Amino acid sequence: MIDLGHLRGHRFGVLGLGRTGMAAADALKASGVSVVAWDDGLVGRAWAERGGIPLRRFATDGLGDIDTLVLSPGIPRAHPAPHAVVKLALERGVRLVSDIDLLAKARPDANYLGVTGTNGKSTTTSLIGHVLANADVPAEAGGNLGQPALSLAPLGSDGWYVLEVSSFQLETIDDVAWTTGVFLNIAPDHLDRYPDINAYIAAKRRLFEGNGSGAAAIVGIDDVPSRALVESLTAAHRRVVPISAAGPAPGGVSAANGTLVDAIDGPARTVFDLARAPALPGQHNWQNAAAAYAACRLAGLTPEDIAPGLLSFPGLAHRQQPVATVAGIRFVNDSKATNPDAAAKALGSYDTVYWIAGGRPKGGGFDALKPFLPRIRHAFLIGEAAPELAKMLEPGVPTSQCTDLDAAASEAFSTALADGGDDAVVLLAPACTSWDQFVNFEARGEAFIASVTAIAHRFETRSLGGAA
Ligand code: UMA
Repeated sequence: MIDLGHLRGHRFGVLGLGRTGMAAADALKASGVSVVAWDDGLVGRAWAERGGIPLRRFATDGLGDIDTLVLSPGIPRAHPAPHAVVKLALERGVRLVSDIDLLAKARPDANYLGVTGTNGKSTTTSLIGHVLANADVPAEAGGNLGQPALSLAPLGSDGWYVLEVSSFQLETIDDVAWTTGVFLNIAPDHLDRYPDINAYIAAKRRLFEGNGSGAAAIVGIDDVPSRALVESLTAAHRRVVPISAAGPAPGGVSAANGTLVDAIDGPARTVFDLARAPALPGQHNWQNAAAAYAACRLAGLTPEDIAPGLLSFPGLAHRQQPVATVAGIRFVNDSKATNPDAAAKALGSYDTVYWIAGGRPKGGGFDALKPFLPRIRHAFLIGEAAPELAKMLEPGVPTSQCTDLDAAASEAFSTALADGGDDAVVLLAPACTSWDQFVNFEARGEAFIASVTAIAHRFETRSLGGAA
């Protein structure tokens, strides 16, 4: 936990008591800083009551003497409408801060490495943290990845905070002097939170603005908005290290065909064959690896320092996570595929897919999935997006509307088995958030794993019974 004792004398409010708010309220209280909190949900409020954090219904009781409000990233500042308390804070001149700003102020000597983009942020952030730690560099990875900034361990001038930063977080981050910023890629996402894709991109570009304007920029060049960012940073004479998983990256790092080529500070040289890194399969992971490699090089590691970390990276749960193989049918959990672009990448990794999809759509439609429809033998649809997905899939892909994830997993298994099961993958890659059915994507992934475990058990019991 981060000590925030230098803030004593200030009066803090915390809005939202999920992961961010709980860690912020805990750190403020433990540091002896005045804090009151609110959550519109009962669970957060019950947590505060148990922990002795005073509650104040800001929207009706006012902000009192609060001078700073820690805003949880999921609470909208502006679109589709500012939260009533955000409006109140802005009217009263109460400062809105992110937990990541508080970390940066509390540990000013440490190095800050921010990772943003639409897809691959979590893997890249974890991979950088893993490679640095593996090379004995003090490093703490967290942020949108799941470990909130204020729950990380304190680091000094030799340490690196490697933080996944979402567009939601970047909207409120003002005080972080990033040493390095990684901007992986852009695809349509969160169009329920932004008026259009340009507003979403603008939030992400804040990584390199304000206090971030001294950061070295590692930027993907495989999509149009990211290339536009490279152009504008280059025009502003910023240090830019391009990365690509599709072709050469002059002056940067490329990973086309799965071979890492380093041209950061000299002639291009082949440094690593990603086929050796078991947890980094597929072109999207090659981009993540190129970015992580570049970030670690800029942090002072040599290619020889980096290679063992790439080899030993264990991968992340809920990102194309192999769950089990039952009767030759593979089950893969990609619950983190919460937008169509991420789900498209998962679909593109397998030839014969029994696809479980649906949840709460983020707006923007599902067109990114269309090129992958020939790989889908049957789709099992759940949640609020099921009708929209069914429409997109017809007439070429047979669909089943399933009552819930457990039913979808069972139906997908029976269908794959009835089809012969050859090379079949039952893939959970929902292309939607989990929030209509689960508290988060992790809970959805865990529920899928539990269903698969039950399916495996039923199948084994039946097979044994049949053999007896
Ligand atoms: N709440 C209110 N009023 C509201 C909305 C929410 O009181 O109008 C309360 C909820 O009742 C809940 C709390 O706010 O108790 C939730 O806050 P939050 O949505 O900011 O979620 P946290 O639990 O703090 O988690 C956040 C990130 N979530 C979001 O940005 C939506 C987590 O990223 C992140 O891991 C965590 O901070 C730690 O940094 C998750 C995510 O889905 C993985 N991120 C999005 C994504 O990756 O697409 C951006």
